[in-house]
Amino acid sequence: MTTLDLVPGSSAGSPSAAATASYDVCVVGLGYIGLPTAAIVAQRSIRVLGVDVDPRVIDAVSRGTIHIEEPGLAEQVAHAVERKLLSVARAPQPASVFLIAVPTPFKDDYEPDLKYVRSAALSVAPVLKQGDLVVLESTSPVGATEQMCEWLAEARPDLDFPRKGDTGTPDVFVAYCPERVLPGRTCIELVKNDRVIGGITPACAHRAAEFYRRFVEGDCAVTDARTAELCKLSENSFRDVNIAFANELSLVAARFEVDIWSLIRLANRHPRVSILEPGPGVGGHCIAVDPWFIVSGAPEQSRLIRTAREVNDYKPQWVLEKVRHAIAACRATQGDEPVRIAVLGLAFKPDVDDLRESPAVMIADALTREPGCDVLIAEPHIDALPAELQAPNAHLVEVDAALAMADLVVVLVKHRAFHSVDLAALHGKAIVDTKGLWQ
Ligand code: SAJ
Repeated sequence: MTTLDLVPGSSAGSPSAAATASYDVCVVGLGYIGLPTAAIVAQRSIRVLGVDVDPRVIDAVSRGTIHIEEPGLAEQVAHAVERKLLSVARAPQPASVFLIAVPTPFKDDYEPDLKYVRSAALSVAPVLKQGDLVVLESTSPVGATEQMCEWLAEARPDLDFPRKGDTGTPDVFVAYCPERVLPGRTCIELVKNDRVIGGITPACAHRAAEFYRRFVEGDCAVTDARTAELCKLSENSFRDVNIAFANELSLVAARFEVDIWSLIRLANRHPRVSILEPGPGVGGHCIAVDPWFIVSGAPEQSRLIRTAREVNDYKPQWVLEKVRHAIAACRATQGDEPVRIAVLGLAFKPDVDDLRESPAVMIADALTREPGCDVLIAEPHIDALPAELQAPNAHLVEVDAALAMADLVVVLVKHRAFHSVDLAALHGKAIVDTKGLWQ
């Protein structure tokens, strides 16, 4: 089978409905990529089953609601569930296409950990049949798709799986197609961006491209699985190296007592220079993680990529040192009174609610452990502080209240909501601005 056979709609939402139905597409992992993908595919009148092991996710999506913040996603999911094109369940069911979008963290030694890919593959294996397509979307080390294919083949010896170099048609097609969307623009970029699609064999790549062309408006470029895997890692490493340059430059500029923001503005007037923004460090589950997949696989060859990671990982420590100096200066003038620190932003980047690997969380947490400090955290995208910020001296407050009370203001995220604060509120306060918010 080389095209999707559309199955007429049936009752959506309840796991029991999912248990008896058959689907066009089964998306395993309903996180920041899997859920938007499931909803957008469903909007093309393709019947989708979303699978997740977390009952809270199943509960939210089955009611047509979402558990994450992403512009446009709530409407997409509500609409898809209402049209009975998106159902959810805790285990995969028969479908024509399986998309695996589960996390790929690294272990303590920076070795990639494929345990979630393995368990997703093993959950899909029992329902596979001839003609199906399995696509890995999770960011993965080079060789992961071949490894996933081996796990599938071991679990289903009755089916013929592709091997690199094969020219025939396997029973099950296996490919790699990394997501490339920017959080905050996911629903747009999932449709508009070009996709790189790597098959274990050319037949697999073409079968996968045929599927993606049903909902992607960008180009679907085909290649082999290893090239697609390294392509994804290269994209994020490229960005990490460039951010590391900006972060290193901010240290250099401070050393020379030069303002980093006007320096970058001036340097970027050169037609071939485009320096990115320094900040408190690099966060998120992608750029701070993926370069290690290259470094762990090719340590001798990736010295620049490793150094960039180290430069970016060091930046929160440098920011903390600056804040500690500012705390000491406040203390010198106000004696034993607690120093009230307004922390602006916790998310890993502007205008999202995602706190994963956020350097801002790390810095705020360290500040709660500074003696004699109250930490007033303004993060408009969350309703409660995360588990790691439950210290009695940490408080989630509105930005205006934080600024009104603070002795010291620490800017960690350039949320749009912070642009409009009344600058008069900053008068007389010490400021450590890692993002050039009011420049
Ligand atoms: N950052 C800076 N300075 C900058 C730009 C970003 O300090 O000039 C920081 C951000 O604050 C954040 C981190 O870098 O902490 C990463 O943010 P980002 O916006 O650069 O990237 P992500 O992690 O949101 O998304 C990236 C994207 N990759 C590239 O741009 C090459 C996205 O397209 C990928 O799909 C995503 O990783 C992913 O899932 O891999």
